[in-house]
Amino acid sequence: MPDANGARIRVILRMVQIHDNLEPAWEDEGEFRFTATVKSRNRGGIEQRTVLPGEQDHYKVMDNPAWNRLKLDKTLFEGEVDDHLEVEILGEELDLVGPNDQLERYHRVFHGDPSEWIGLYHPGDEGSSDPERMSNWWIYLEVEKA
Ligand SMILES: [Ca+2]
Ligand SMILES: [Ca+2]
Ligand SMILES: [Ca+2]
Repeated sequence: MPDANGARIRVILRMVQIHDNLEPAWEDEGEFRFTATVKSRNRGGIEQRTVLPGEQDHYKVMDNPAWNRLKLDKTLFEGEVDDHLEVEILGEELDLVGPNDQLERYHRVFHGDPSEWIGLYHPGDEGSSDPERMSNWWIYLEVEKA
C-alpha cells in the first residue's frame, strides 16, 4: 500500500569540480572514477549503486581552475521514498603504480518530507561545514520530482 507521505524523486549528479588531481605536480590530468550509493531505509530498504563512467572506465580531469569542471548530468537514484535518503559518493584517482588515490567522501542525509528536498545542492551555500564543498573536490547535486 503506498504511503501517503511518499514521493517519487530523482537524484542527479550535475557536475563535479576537481581541486586536486591527486597526481605529481607535472601531471595535468588525473584519471577519475566515481561510485555513488543512494540508500533509503524506507520501503523495506532501497539501495542504488552507480559507477561513473563505468567499472572499467575513467574520466580524465585537470585541476587547473579553468578546466576542472566535469559536467555529468547522471541520474544516481530514482524511486519512491517516504522520509529518508542517504547519498554517498566516493571518488578514486587511478594510478598504474601503487594504490589509487581517494578523494574526500561526499555524504548527505535527507530527512522528513521529500518534497522539501527538491533543489540544487552546491558548494558555498552552507558555510564552513558545507557537505558539497570537500577539501579536494566539489559536487553539484540536484533532487527533482520524478
Ligand atoms: Ca595519483
Ligand atoms: Ca593517475
Ligand atoms: Ca551546499
